[in-house]
Amino acid sequence: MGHLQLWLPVLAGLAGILAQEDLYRKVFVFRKDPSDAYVVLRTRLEQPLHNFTVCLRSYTDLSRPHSLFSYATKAQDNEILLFKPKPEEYRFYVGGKFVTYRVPEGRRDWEHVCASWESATGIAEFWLNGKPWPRKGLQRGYTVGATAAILLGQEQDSFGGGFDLYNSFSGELTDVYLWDTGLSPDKMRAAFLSLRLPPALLTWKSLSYEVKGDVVVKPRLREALGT
Ligand SMILES: [Ca+2]
Repeated sequence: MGHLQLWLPVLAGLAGILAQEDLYRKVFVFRKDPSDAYVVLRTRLEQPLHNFTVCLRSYTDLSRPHSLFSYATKAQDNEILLFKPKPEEYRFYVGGKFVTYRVPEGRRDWEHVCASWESATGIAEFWLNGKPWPRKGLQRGYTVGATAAILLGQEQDSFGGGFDLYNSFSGELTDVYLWDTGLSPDKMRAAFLSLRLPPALLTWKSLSYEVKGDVVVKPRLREALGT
């Protein structure tokens, strides 16, 4: 027992070191507008995707078009893309095609989005702040390529590049996840509420990433207790 008590703080210390890429309650701040900065996300994806869900939370006062999540393959730069052409519209691309979701213009608050797609039906779900939008469909039977450049902050027009600075993101991004499945409604809501989530290809609590340019990791500012 004595030995165990002695070791616990040591183990906790090691866990602290290993958890360096845990971004829980942290955000990426994209400071410039327009910006050439971006963040590369790394994941080990071995097979093409027949289903996926991508979720993230953003905070910006941009009114110009901007990219939120850009997943390009060598064959298709808009393989998966979450794009906001204007404050009251989201575009969700799969394999170069897109569906549009009209949303209320934000109250200049954080917006949480999840978008999912399944090949078998082509059904695309879009959830904003824990609420599902009417489902749409695209790219039935398509498969999403596994060899991808996954970027936050810029919209790719070629594999890992081809940026338009006036489509860059400026503001704060957090809680970025990618799953190789569709999420159940319960898990969609759990993502919005920052509750426990299933294992993912990209996990905010264990993110492999590389910052390119003017992006800073900071604690998230909490507006009020309990939010
Ligand atoms: Ca593009």
